[in-house]
Parts: sequence; structure tokens; C-alpha cells
Amino acid sequence: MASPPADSVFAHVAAAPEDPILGVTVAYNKDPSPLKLNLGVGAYRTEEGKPLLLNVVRKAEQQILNDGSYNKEYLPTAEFNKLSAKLIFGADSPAIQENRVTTVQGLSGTGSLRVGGEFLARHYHQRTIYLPQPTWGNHPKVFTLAGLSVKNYRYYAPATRGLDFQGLLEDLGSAPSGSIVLLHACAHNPTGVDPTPAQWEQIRQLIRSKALLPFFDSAYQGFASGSLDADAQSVRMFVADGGELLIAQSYAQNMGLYAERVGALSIVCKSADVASRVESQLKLVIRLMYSNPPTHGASIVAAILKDRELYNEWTVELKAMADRITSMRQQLFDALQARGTPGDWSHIIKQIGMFTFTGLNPGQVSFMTKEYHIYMTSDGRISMAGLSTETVPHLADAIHAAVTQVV
Ligand code: PGU
Repeated sequence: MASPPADSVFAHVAAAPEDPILGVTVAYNKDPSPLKLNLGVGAYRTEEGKPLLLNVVRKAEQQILNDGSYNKEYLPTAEFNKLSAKLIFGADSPAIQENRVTTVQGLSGTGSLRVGGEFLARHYHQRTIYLPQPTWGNHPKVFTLAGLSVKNYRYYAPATRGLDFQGLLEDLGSAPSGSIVLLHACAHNPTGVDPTPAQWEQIRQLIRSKALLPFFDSAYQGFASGSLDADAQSVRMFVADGGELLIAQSYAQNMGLYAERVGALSIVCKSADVASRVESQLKLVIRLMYSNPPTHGASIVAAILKDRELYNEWTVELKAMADRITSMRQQLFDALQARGTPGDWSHIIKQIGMFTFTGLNPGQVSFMTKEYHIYMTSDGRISMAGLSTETVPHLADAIHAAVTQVV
């Protein structure tokens, strides 16, 4: 009998690097300090620093379990898909009425982006996707793995801590016709900087005039302004012109369904006929990766979206989350003012959504982690949703020390 080989056949496998965002939580979990504060991952926390299970989610879940017809059969997702399209495009969207939209359920935002990327790599004539610089760290990896080639367009101007609008127009203006352009629908991650409606209109005109293909990532609908409709305006502008686009939606943040992995990918096409053929190919992509999406989270989302009362309750809870984040911005800004911290910190109240792109450099970030047990991504992004009235002073002390002591 052959003896088992001494070495593993996987002995050569190198350890993968820690994820730049999720790795922050790993480091945080290892820190025994009672002062520790995790502002790394974008995940909503209450004033008490606890994860939030929305009341409306609890209710919907109860309703589902009480429904005698609920089962775990392979998922017929038509209802969830329709409701998701309605949420992002608006109830009266002509594209929906004309059946030009195909929507498939995805594994939250990430899975929906990946399915969209796979579809484009197989069926679209251009393989280059332009990502904003900077962008969510997973974007380039997801699209590269899907078979697209990744390029960047200028987005953020460090000097103003605002939008590099000129750079954006120049870079998209010189992108080859047909290129795919990734756009954050609202609450840009990591910068918290969104174009104004007038700037969006100019971006739209440029994209359409050059026949670029917009691919929206909507991970924070409702988190930017507190209004689901307002946060969908950028997307709706592009749908209103009759042109084509892709959009990945996530319910991780706005329903707090992070671990349920529920999201959707929609593709708006020029005709119902094209949309139905596109849908058949999307289903094929999914069939060969994971066959069927999970049912539980999608049932919760559908229950909330289709019931007027639950929907209204959701919008109130969502607004409360957005408002708490806005209030954290003000409190942090005030605390830095009170300390006379050198520099202009008005970007903390100007930026939008879950994150503040502080402008702190990697040296200052690691100083804050080492001396103050504050955890954040090395690019200086902090999740405002991880802060509370109680922890703001500690963060303000840390930022003050970092900018006065570390160059
Ligand atoms: N797109 C953007 C722009 C995001 O910020 C995120 C989440 C996603 C997609 C994916 O979220 P799903 O959970 O797949 O729906 N970004 C957060 C959460 C942590 C992470 O990196 O996944 C963040 O901290 O940037």
C-alpha cells in the first residue's frame, strides 16, 4: 500500500493578503483595549455601537414565517425582481412599462456586479471598464476576475477634497467609444463626494455622446439623502434618455441585510426583445456559478417592498439611519473645531453617505490605531456609521494628535 505523501499537494499555496477593508475588522477583533473603535468596515451601528436589525425586517420575517405557504423551494424570483427594478427606476419608469428591463437576483451588491461583469465579458463588444479613482477596493478585482480589463478615470481632487470634475470629463472624453463606465449611483465610496445634478447631466451627455456604457453600483440607496427617490436620481436620468445601462443593487446597507446577501442586477435595453434574450444569458451565467440565489433575504425584501405599510415603516427607519450619520458628521466637525485642530475639516460635513474621506495619511492612520485603538482603512476613510456621541471625542482627540504629531 502506498504511504500518504509527506507534503500536502497544497504546500506551495501562499497565504493571501488580508483584505484592505475586512482585514481592519480582523485586526480590531484582536485588540483587547476597551477604547477600541472600528471605523473600518461600512456597516451601520446604533448609538450603542451595536449592529441594527431593522424593526421592519423583524416584522417582515415574522410575517413570512407565519405564512403557511412559505417554503424553501428553488426560488421563483419574479416578484422580488420586479419590485427591485421599481425601487431603483421608479414606479412609473417607461423602461419598466415597455418591458425593456431585465432584472435577476444577485448575491448582494458584490454578486450582482460580478454577474454583470461576467455577462459583459461574454456578450459585449468592449472589454474595458473605467472605474473612478479611487473606488471601492473590490471593484477592480471583481471586474478583472470576470474577464474585463480595468482602467481608471479621475474622480477625486485631494486638494479640494471634492470632485475632480474637469479630470473626470477629460478622462471619459478620451475613453474609446463603447467603453464601460462604472458610476456610484450615490454616496461614492470611499470619498463621500457625489456630482451635483447639473454635473450628472453633463456626465450623462458625455457618456451618451461617446456611446459609453454606464454600469451603476447602487450600494447605498437611501443612505446619502435619507430619500430612496433622491438617491436614485442619477440612475433615473440615464434611464429617462432611453439609452442602455446596467445597475447592481444591494440591500445590505439600506435594509441592514448584510449577511443575507440579497441584491439585484438590472439591465435596461432598447427593446423588450433584446431584454428577454439578455435575461436568458444572465440566467445562464448564474446557473453555472451558483444555480439559484438564496430565498430568505429576497422574501424579506419583497414583503417590505410590496406592502405599503411596511414600506413606509422602512423609509422612516432608513431616514433615521441616514440622519444619525449626518449628525455624526456635525458632531465630529464641531469636536475638531473645539480642539482647534489645524486644517480645514469642512469636508466632514460636505461629504455624503456612510464615509468620510478624511485626508489623513497612512502614517497618521497607523498612529491612530497604535495610540488610540481606532481602526480604519489605510486610505484615511472612516465609517461615520460606526461612530456615536460617546465615541466622537475619542476620535477627535486621535485626529488632533495625529495631525499635530505625525507629518
Ligand atoms: N459596492 C460598493 C460601492 C460598496 O461600498 C459595497 C460594500 C458593495 C458594493 C458590496 O456590498 P455587498 O455587501 O456585496 O452588498 N462596501 C462596504 C462593506 C464591506 C465590503 O467591502 O464588502 C465597505 O466597507 O466598503
